[in-house]
Amino acid sequence: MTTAMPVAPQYEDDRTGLSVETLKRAFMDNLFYIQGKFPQIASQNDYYMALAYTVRDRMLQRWISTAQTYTSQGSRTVCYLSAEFLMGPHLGNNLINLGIYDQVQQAVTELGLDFQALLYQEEEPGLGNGGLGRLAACFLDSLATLQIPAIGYGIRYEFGIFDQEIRDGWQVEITDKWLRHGNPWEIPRPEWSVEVKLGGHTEAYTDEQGQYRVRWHPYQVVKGIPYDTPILGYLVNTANTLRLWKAEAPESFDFTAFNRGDYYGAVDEKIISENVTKVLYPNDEPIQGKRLRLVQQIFFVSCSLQDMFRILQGQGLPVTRFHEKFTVQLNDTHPAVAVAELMRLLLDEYGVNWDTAWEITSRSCAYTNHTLLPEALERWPLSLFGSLLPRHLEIIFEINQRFLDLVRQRFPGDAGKIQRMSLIDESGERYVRMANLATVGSMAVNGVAALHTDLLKQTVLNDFYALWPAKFNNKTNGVTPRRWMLLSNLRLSKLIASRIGKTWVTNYDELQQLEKLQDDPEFRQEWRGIKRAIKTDLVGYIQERTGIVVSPDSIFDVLIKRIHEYKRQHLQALHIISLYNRLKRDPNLNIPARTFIFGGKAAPGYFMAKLIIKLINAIGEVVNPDPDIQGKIKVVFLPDYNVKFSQRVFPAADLSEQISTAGKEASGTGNMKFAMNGALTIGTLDGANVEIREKVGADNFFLFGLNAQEVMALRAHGYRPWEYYNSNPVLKEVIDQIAGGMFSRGDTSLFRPIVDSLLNHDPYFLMADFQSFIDTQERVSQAYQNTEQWTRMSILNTARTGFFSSDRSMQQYCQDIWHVSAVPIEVKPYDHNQA
Ligand code: B1N
Repeated sequence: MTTAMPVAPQYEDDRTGLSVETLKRAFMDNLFYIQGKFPQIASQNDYYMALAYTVRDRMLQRWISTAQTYTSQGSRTVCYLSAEFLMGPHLGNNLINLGIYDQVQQAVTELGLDFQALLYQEEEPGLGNGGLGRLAACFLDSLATLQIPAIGYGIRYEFGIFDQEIRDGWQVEITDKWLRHGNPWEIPRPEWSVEVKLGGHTEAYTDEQGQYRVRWHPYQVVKGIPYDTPILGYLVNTANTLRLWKAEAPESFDFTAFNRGDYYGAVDEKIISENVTKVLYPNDEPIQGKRLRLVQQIFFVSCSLQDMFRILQGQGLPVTRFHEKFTVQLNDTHPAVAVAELMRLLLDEYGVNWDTAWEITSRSCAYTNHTLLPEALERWPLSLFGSLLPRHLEIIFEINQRFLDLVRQRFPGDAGKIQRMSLIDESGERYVRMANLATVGSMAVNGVAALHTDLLKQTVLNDFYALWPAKFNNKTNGVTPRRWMLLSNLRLSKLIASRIGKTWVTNYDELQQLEKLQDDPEFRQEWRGIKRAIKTDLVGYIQERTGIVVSPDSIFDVLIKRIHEYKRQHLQALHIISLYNRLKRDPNLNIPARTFIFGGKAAPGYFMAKLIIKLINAIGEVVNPDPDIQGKIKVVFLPDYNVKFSQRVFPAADLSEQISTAGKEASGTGNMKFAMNGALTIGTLDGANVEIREKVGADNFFLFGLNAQEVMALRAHGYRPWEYYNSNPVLKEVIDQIAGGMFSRGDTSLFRPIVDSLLNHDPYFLMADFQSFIDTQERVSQAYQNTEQWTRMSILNTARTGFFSSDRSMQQYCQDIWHVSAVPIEVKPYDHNQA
């Protein structure tokens, strides 16, 4: 007797099926069974959650097959350690990467719901400050798309970057309660929890083999629980993992304390532990001495490294093969304590000898530097470091001693070098220097743009470069075209696809094929039409958020990024005032109307940055309603700049402002998103602007200002900003107006700190760059009036910026640093009978 072959089901599986009918049924089913709601009482958020679960279901086969494949093949894996992952909304991106955007849109629409509103309903996980965290997110997207085994390790902050409101022109911070409605994208894995030790003291002993060993008696132990989020590649089966750690007390109740009657003491400890992952620290604020920040760093680093050992041992590999199985990328110095922690685990927990442990550690780790700003280079007071991590400090001393011996050998008699290169700063109060630790403990060190890497070699890490030139390499940043073109600019993506096909999404070089369309009148017109339609959408949004009415026919001149003096938002403010003065004098001046759009958060403790926000809003209050200028200038500060909102703005921009002081912005990544979406750049020779200009061509880029060399020379020779004030009447008038209270209802003290800083110190050279900026902005205005020529330049910007795809960045890291290769995934359908 033969058993019947299983018959293919007549209906699609509700958890995997992709037809519109199945999607509709699965969606309603999730509304009912997960949200416990029916349409008459369902909220917008219920619908969002039901849709999110419907989409997540469709990712799980890939996620599980990926994990199974990596486990069975023991694949070499990239571990990207980052204190920040600024993922942005998941739903839209997952629809794009699954290739089911259109079906789902249709299903949702047929159910009578507003698809875009549902996408917009998602509260994004704001687990990062800006570029560094967003870069980590783009890298995860590219790694999955390239089918590279990778795990993103980070922190599951309960409160991410604060929400910003603007009241009376000032920034007000509101806590970001992103988890309040639940997070449908993550799965907790309490079974893989680990413990992290803190404080206490160490004790040396001799083990049975007569070996010198160290035991650490911690004062406190914190438990880390991993929360996993799938990271799907674009139209591939690979679904990697973002693993974020949440801190808890080892036991919910400390029964010893409880039995002593110290119930509240036990609860206290629970609260102290949970505080570890409570809140993301803003950058641009001195973190020195912030003990909790150092606790966060060791917490997520230790959890992640212990997790790697668990995986290694799960695959039956000895700990001495750690560096073959894993490559550990340190995203800036925030996880640099990994060098000491990996040593500690190998030495103390696994009994490996020093030389072998050092070999494994220094062959596993690689370090990316993201800033040259001296105030951002992390160093921890030795006393704080030692009280929290006594064992790590001992290990760092030992690393340092061996390292400095090497330096003395190579550069005999150079005491200055020893002082500069030491892992310990001993010039005053003693500090642990995290960049030095990361550099010494890594096999590779990279900067994030060509100029940045050069400056890194010449300045901050010059001594290390002299010692180990081959360790240093450049990896220019990139951004994922999935989120930053396909998802955020579907209209432009479809136009491009109609002419050159769709494969440019993963083959960034192919965008070059658009060059042949630069002179095609029909293509140009469609190109313009799309830009105008997107601008019109933004007009509505601007009015809704700020009440300000702007014209889609004006130049959308956009400056969106964190607010910082080095990024020089106030240089644009000076420009706006000078333009306003010209228009007041000559209302018939022949210049195109401009809408100046700003967005960005200031660190809560950064007074000058907050005052710059106030100044921008104050200028808007004077300029926007002034009938004399006939609406030719509008100034808009859009509150609460974040990933979700930026997806609306990049595609709508005509002009991208990249105006940082040369030498200060390591790379920038917003600059890339603008150019890819066809905005022209006005910028300095800073960060990746240099390479953008090289790629798009000098004719298609508005360059202004001093270069990095000139800035350094000017500083060295004595910079006197007030000389520019005295010799430039346009600049003088602008400064006098700010100082005289024109934008502060006569109050001459409000903006005094900005005026004083500009006249007396001007550390970011606004006064020196002012005239060049104004002149170049005038060239922009002239160029915009030649519509055909502008369109051509816009097309060329998109055509020539494929290089800035994060796929290219990731391929370079894979080849030059990580030595990992693709592991294609075959999906094994879930079999109910086998489960
Ligand atoms: O990293 C980005 C670059 O594109 C930007 O130019 C750079 O400014 C940015 C302390 C930082 N550098 N350093 C940070 C972030 C958080 C923190 O607590 C420093 N962010 C950057 C990506 O390479």
